[in-house]
Amino acid sequence: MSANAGRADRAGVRDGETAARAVELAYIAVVAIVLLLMMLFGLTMRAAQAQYLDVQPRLFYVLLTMHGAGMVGIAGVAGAVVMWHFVRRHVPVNTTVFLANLVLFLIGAVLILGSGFIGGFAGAWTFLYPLPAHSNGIWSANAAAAYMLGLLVIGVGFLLLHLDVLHGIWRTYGSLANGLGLKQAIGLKPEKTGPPPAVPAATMASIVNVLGIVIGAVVLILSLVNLYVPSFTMSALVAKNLIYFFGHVFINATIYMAVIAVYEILPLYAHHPWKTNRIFYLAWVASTVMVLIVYPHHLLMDFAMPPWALVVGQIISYLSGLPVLLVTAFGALTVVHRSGLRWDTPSGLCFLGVLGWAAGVIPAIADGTIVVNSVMHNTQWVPGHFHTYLLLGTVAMFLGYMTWTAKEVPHETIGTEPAAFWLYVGGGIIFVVAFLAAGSASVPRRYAVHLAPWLTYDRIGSLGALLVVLGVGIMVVQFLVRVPALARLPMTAVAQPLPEAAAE
Ligand code: HEM
Ligand SMILES: [Cu+2]
Repeated sequence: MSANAGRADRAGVRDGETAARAVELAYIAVVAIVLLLMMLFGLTMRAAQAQYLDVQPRLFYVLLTMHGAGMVGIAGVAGAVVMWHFVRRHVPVNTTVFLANLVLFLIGAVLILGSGFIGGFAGAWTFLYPLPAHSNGIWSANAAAAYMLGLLVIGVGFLLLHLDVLHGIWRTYGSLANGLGLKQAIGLKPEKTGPPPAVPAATMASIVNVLGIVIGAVVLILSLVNLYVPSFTMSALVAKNLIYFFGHVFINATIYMAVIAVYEILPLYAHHPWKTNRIFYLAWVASTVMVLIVYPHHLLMDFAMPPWALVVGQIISYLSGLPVLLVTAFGALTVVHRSGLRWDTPSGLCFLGVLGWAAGVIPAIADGTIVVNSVMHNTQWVPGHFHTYLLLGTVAMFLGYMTWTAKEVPHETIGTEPAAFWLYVGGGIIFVVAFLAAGSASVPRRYAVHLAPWLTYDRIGSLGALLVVLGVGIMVVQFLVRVPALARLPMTAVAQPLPEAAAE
């Protein structure tokens, strides 16, 4: 190769790195802003339940729908940027596809916000069939269609991204099973030949999300047809199964992507790599299957479901999240133990993410039990459990990644950083405990107007939510002001050697 070609090659790599860097920063900025906006919607709802604010029920249900869809979507985008950043160190991925996902997300978000705030759509983020078509005159078919089209557009973006990641894994490791570490999991190959931890996580999350999105697209398209051709109907129970398969898989995939931040960032602080072993690979293989078959735990109250499906839902609920959670918690403790690790905001957030995830699984297991579910399911116990693992798990991991990225720009610590961390953690705990306590006192979920005896929970919950918003607000502003400097920075963190030799 001539010297010129070599130089051109290096320039090409540098341009590629600059583009990847720019798209990543755009992702993080979008997540930061949307997250904060959706948190403000959440705070508004909680303050309305507490009777601090006067919010008309119609607006409350629009906010509930927008908050649900917006948070689930943005958690997906947050997971996607974490996954892409780290998996890119091991497999080739396409920056244009990555960018396309962000652009499609923004288009979908505009459609969804328009459906709610202009069209009044308030059928909840789960668009449960046939509710979108039965608004009692509150929203039009067009508003419901804009909402569902918005979800479809976002789904297409994620589908492209996951297929591109799977393609890269396939090219580098020879098959998706190798990406998961299947041979290492079942003892056919020595542990140390297995892929680095980001790869099984990305493989698992991408496989399940492709399946979830395809099923979601099917039921969205059928529901869209039903909106305009009411004589075209489907079984409501089948539709609910399809919707919850999609919803369950998508929201679970967010944490399986975000956890890569823990695998990659904590070891940098501990100067000690994340050790993968046979159990680690086995956990990822098992979770790939279980996360797909556990969704009937969302239908435990549907008496028309075949009982065996509900029994599977209950039993697998006990097992589904556990393998990966246990290997992650154990791995995190091993990395941290006696490492002399320096605690700061990014390392603290990554560690907190594991704890929040673990804590959120406990009330979920209770709710996944059929006899408990029939009492608890429509109470605030449910938002209590999922806000624990999403707000203090997935979002904590993302914020860990965001603040770690911001650290590349040297800056004076002005004391706000630890304050932001503690506002977020303290407020988050108060906020989720208020939901769980209200749930155990049988306060229903999804009610715009609360009775007097429930107000104490709502007021404590609102206070917690306000602290969270302040903490996250500080972190977000500190990140956004550094974006210009980060964009100019030489590629340190991202300029890792690209694809390593195939592991096979
Ligand atoms: C400051 C942070 C947050 C606040 C104040 C907040 C507040 C709320 C409130 C008040 C509800 C309705 C509860 C009820 O049913 O009575 C809710 C529901 C929900 N939230 Fe949050 N939330 C926050 C963060 C998050 C995060 C980070 C996520 C996900 C990543 C999330 C996802 C959801 C979902 C999926 C629902 C269910 C919507 C429905 O029932 O249709 N929230 N939130
Ligand atoms: Cu689920």
